[in-house]
Amino acid sequence: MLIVGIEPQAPGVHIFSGARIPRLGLPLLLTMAQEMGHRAEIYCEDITPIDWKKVRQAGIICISSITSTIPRAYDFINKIRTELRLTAPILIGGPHVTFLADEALDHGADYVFRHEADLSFPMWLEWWTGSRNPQELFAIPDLSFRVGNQNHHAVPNVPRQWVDLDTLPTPDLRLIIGYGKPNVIPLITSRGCPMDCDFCSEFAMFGRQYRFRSEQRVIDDLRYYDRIYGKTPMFIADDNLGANPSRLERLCDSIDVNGLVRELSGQVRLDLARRPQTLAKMSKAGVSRVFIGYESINQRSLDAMGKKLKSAEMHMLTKVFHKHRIAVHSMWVLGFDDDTIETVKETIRSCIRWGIETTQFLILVPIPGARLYRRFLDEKRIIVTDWSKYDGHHVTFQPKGMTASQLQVAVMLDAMPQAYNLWQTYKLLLQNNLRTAWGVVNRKTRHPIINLKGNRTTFFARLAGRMAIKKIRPQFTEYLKRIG
Ligand code: B12
Repeated sequence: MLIVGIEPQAPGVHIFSGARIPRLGLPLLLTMAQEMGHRAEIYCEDITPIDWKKVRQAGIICISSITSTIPRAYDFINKIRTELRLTAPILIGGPHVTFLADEALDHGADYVFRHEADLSFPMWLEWWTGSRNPQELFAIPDLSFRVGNQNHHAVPNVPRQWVDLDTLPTPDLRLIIGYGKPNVIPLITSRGCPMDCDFCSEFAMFGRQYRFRSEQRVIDDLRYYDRIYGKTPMFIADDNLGANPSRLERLCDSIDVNGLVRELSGQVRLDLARRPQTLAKMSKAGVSRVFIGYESINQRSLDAMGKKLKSAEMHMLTKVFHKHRIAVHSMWVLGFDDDTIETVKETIRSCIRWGIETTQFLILVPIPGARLYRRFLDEKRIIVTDWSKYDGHHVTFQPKGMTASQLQVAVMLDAMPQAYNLWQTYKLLLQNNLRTAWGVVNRKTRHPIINLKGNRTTFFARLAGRMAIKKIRPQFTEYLKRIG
């Protein structure tokens, strides 16, 4: 049977738009389906348009979505049923529908997979190709479905059984139509987050316990992709690659001794810099860029969201990454209750002063599944309910320390262009080169080829960021009128 997967396009340009990085849910699940004897094709709209002829031939249609792409996912369901009149079952999953399963069922999805689906999806597939007895659906954990006119939500095992990541296959990215030879390959080596940030839904989605794939399995993944694509840079898309620093060190050692060093990047917490030995090993394994959620320069905001970081230490910790020749992409969230226009300005000044290579200022998003979402609903502060605006670029709630339009202008029209102006880019690259030339860097961890690449990547990333900001700008004139 042909299974077609669809990942709807992002609603607007964002800073990673040019990167062509797919989420791994569909590739992973459809690799399993392939191993069970089915054929599979994935249309990730950010990479290639959907081939509707193929959708017509599909025996099962799988849609993956996040909050900002859900309106487009619902439009597709509508098109599949009313315009194309197809009868294949429509399955949907991802972090948005996990917390709003009724909404997805009410929009016509037949089966909603809540949380991770690595155990439930193969169970459903066996059910669909086997008995199709509706009573048996109640035994599939975290599945939501409709019988007659009623929505049902199968209860999970308690405690919920999370998958052992070592049992999962390496996602076959060749299933993604048009993916070709990628510039960067996404890889997930862990799930779950022990942190408890107010605005995030990760621990609610994947659990609090940090689970990881063994070093050997990750090495196998790298070899698998190298055989197909050659030694390609990798983006390790784990929520927090450094949640267990000893494990990260072992992984870096394995990459090094197995001769698998290449340009690597990943998401870590800033306080990983308290362990310079870990950073040294990361650098040696090829990690040339890290993505760090700094979130706020305002200590009151950091405390309120439960980030467990001190803003006074941010500069010092950033320097440790730079010392190990690891470039930093900083991600900031603005619009917390303690934020004011002054905090926004101070954030930009700090990023520039600290020589952070690339920066993303995002507007706080009350995403379903996060505590913040509940609180804003209770406080009746949600002002925009169009999910496509929940992309970090739009104000969707009533802030406390400023008006909605002030926040919108401060972040997207003032902060982002300032961070990416050409003079800053020039200064930054010069600064990076001087750092290398004068050997301020620890020579033991120095990796000249990767560093050169790192600087080039910073240059192109900043150019791409600049172009994205230019494209984003016009859409806000209309939006400002809407939020008042
Ligand atoms: C890689 C990544 C990216 C990449 C690529 C994303 C892309 N093409 O969409 C980049 C860097 C470009 C990116 C950008 C953004 N991202 Co992002 N990203 C991730 C990250 C870190 C990993 C995604 C991944 O591969 N996960 C691993 C796979 C296995 O998990 P999964 O996709 O959820 O799939 C599992 C289940 O959900 C379920 N499932 C999923 N789909 C389906 C479908 C079916 C049919 C079934 C049965 C099951 C199923 O089963 C899967 C296996 O268990 C996640 C965090 C995370 N841990 O997931 C954030 C995350 C998805 N991103 C998020 C956000 C907000 C964004 C941005 C809007 C931020 C911004 N403004 O820059 C942008 C916009 C992206 C867009 N498309 O619009 C949020 C989404 C929250 C939400 N509710 O909307 C997340 C969850 C991070 C967070 N902590 O909040 N992102």
